[in-house]
Amino acid sequence: MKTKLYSPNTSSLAYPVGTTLDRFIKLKQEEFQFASGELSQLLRDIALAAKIVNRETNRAGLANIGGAFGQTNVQGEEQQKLDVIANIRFTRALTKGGEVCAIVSEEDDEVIDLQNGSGKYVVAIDPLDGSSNIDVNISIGTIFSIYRRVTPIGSPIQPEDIMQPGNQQVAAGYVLYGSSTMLVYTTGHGVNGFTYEPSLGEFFLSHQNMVAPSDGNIYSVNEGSYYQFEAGLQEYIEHCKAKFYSARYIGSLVADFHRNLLKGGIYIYPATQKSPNGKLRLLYEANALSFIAEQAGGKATDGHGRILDIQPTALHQRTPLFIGSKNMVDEAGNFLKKNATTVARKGVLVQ
Ligand code: FDP
Repeated sequence: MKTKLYSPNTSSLAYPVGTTLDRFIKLKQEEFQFASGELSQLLRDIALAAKIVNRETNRAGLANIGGAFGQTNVQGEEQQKLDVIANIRFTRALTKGGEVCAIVSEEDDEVIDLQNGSGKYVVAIDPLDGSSNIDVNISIGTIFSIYRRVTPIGSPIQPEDIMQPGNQQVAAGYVLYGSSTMLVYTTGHGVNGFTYEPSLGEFFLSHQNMVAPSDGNIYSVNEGSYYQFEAGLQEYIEHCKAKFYSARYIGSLVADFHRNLLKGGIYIYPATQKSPNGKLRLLYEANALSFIAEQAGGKATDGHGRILDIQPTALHQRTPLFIGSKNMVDEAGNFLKKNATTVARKGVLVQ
């Protein structure tokens, strides 16, 4: 029998489609600290749920799934129908996969104990972030953190399995439902981004080894709350303006973070007089994005210390968040240090 060696065909008639998320996860499996394949499967489960949520999000305007669900979540925020749908989709995928023993979700008051005797992993998830943007067709996201449980597999879930600082994450990521849908994740070996190809129903590697520029000229903060900010932050914002930086704030954390990760910039959700601990949640928002920021060479603090070193004390704990390009986060921190006061410098709401 005559044979010939395979050489890749580079004909323009059939361009290669690239590396799928599944194949990439498989190729990278040996990099995981615990290379048993379960974490790989868990990432695939999340990707599957993300595809379903992407489908629901895309047809939200047609399928009567926009708008409020009629209930509030544990934060007292009105739940949107898509929040609830996304929560069901991700919880179901994580339950069926069998790798997870417990889930912390923005949409559930308590930890969901999956009573899965063989589950090694705990997942903290914000199934649909930026939900006030759903009805106006603006980018929204999913944010997830993955931890290994610390108590023996098969034993009842304990608080220490759940309340782990962000520096114990084994993987984290986000999905951005934007002008295209992307899944970005890290397992502690750099950050990689995948873009969804709807006609093939697959995520393809599009952003390999993402690196956050160490400087930038975008600042993202809700300046409507300016008079509630502490003096140091007000001065930092004045500094950004004096340097002619661009203000960009969509009000969808994932979208604002993603833009700044690619282009260079800082996202700030600070302590305000109304919310002295900020608004964002440590376990399923700040930790995941901080892990990704650091893995891409960026930085994340609460204005003072590293987010990933905060020991959680409550499930739905909030934290101020300063995240993005390293030098910008450092500079903002220096402004806060110089003006160490919680009193707003000017405005109507001084204490
Ligand atoms: P949302 O309440 O719409 O879910 O996570 C909370 C969040 O959005 C972030 O995505 C967003 O950056 C922020 O809140 C917006 O809050 P403000 O409206 O207070 O700026």
